[in-house]
Amino acid sequence: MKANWKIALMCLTMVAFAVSCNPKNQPTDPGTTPSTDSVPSVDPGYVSPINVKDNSVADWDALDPTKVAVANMTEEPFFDGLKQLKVYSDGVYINYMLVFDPTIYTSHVGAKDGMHIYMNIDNSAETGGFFDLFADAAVDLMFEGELFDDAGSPVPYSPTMHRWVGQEGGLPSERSCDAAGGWDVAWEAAGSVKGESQIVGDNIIEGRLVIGLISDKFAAEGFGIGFDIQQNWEGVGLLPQLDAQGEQGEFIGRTNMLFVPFDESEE
Ligand SMILES: [Ca+2]
Repeated sequence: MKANWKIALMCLTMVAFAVSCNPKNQPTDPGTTPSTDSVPSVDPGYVSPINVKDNSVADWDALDPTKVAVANMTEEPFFDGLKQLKVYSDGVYINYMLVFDPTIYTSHVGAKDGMHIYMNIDNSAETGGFFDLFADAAVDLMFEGELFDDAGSPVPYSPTMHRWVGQEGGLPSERSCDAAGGWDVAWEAAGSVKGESQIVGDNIIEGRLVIGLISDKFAAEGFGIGFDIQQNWEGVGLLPQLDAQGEQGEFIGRTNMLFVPFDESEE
């Protein structure tokens, strides 16, 4: 009974999400990314503990586990396509590893199989928003890009970047994508980011972004992060997870974004 109830709600919500939350081909604004003279480039001699081109995630096992942030799917998630999220930052890169369910997240030829990354870069609850998915509603930046090309082959995750310009801490009573102006009002295009990623086996996404190319406003202690994966731009997985939706399609059971400490020993 409970499972059927959830599936029925999901169908209703997915329709609403598909209509109001489709990504837009917004013009990018490279001028809002950090200027090159204020952003240290990655030392070409620096070797990250994580290799995103080795077709293996064994390198994660060598990390100090106290420096690795982990979110697991638990019982009764609303989206059940993501099983585990690990994030590790050496202060140069933000490395991520996601275990997905390949029976749910399939690489359809001609489909748009994308991923969003949400970040609370200043680790402050006073800035940002997007209560839509996260209880702390402190998302400052959102990244949106595809993981597979139209032929169904993996491509490096090189997302467009968007800054939250909606209500701070918002929206408290309605989802930003359902509100007047919706998605376009809540997010402002802020350039694009060249990323590195690979699909390991048939169920793991491993990748990284360069911190200095994202923003120079990261808090010294660390940041908050969340991921969702999308099948043809409809959400099928989210971590940290939310548990359910209410009768009006509103999201309930939200959790905060995952806090990721910087591993200063690697800087
Ligand atoms: Ca690896």
